[in-house]
Amino acid sequence: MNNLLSLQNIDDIYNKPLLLLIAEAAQVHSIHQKHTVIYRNTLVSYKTGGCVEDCAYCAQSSRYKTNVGPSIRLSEVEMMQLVNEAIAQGSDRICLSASWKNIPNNEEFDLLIKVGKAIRNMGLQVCATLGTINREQIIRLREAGFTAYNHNIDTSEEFYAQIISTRTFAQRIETLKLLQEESMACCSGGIVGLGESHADRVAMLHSLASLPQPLFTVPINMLVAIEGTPLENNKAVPVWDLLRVIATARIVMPSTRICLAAGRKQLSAEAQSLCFLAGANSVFVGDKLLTTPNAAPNNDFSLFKTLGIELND
Ligand code: SAM
Ligand code: DTB
Ligand code: SF4
Repeated sequence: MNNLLSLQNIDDIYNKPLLLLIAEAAQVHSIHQKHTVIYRNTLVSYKTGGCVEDCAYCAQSSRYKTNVGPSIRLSEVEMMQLVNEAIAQGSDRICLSASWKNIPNNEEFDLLIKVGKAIRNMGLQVCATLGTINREQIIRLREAGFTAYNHNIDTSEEFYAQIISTRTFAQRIETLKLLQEESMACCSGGIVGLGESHADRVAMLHSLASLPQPLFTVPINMLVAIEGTPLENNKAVPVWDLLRVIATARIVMPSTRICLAAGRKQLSAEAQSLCFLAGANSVFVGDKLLTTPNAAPNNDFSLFKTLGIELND
């Protein structure tokens, strides 16, 4: 276990007066990270939709009637076109995504390995989020130059079954441990706005901080309420709650990148800046996340310039 903080310790941090919490997180940030660096990652969705899992928030689950149809797949040329656009938009990392429960050992995985190698050869970092992965597949990704794997726990162990019934929280943790055993850097985080309590958020952060190795990245997503999913009518969570989650994550996982992930489009420039002050130092850039629009690239450029963010780290 890399972290000796108890659930109670993390709860005490999460519940501090908000300004004090942000100030302490900013101080931790200035010791372990650089305030002028924000890492920029672009999602490239190879397989979108038609997923057999039932994640209640997701546009891609085949259980729900959303505006995302049955699976569509991109060709190699289409993926490389998106990679080139991402470079033009100032991205330093590509995350290849697929709506799989388990990664198939077939020509589709071979294709993603090939595209990953091509991305590395262009001087970018490459990572992936493809569902549950086994040891041999982790080794293949590592040998191809993939530097991280995303596998979110989404929420607390207690609340998990209310959001996803087709897999368990324990299975997610097992996969993360397998990745760490194989020395693959892990990216794992969750969502605020699923209907979880403050205690669920604290428990999620405790689980993330208690993995055998520190996480490379913790993405914090604001729920993007998708029409047709069971969570379509969920109310947006106040930005103050998001700040508590980010600041607590920064304090309890000082060496980890904290990613202000989905939901950035809905935040003002000022709210995003508070998130960066509270310890977020990574974002998804580009017009699109997986199925929904992202914060506009032009607004990002102007915000990064205003804040004095270095774009060539
Ligand atoms: N299918 C793979 C998996 O579940 O591991 C990878 C892609 S999945 C879409 C990646 C993560 O995006 C989810 O675990 C969830 O945390 C986040 N996500 C998906 N839909 C979202 C939504 N509507 N709002 C906020 N976050 C979302
Ligand atoms: C993560 O935690 N968030 C990203 C990435 N990892 C794969 C995905 C956000 C998806 C938002 C909803 C959508 O566009 O469908
Ligand atoms: Fe499938 Fe991932 Fe969406 Fe869950 S979050 S339904 S596993 S694509």
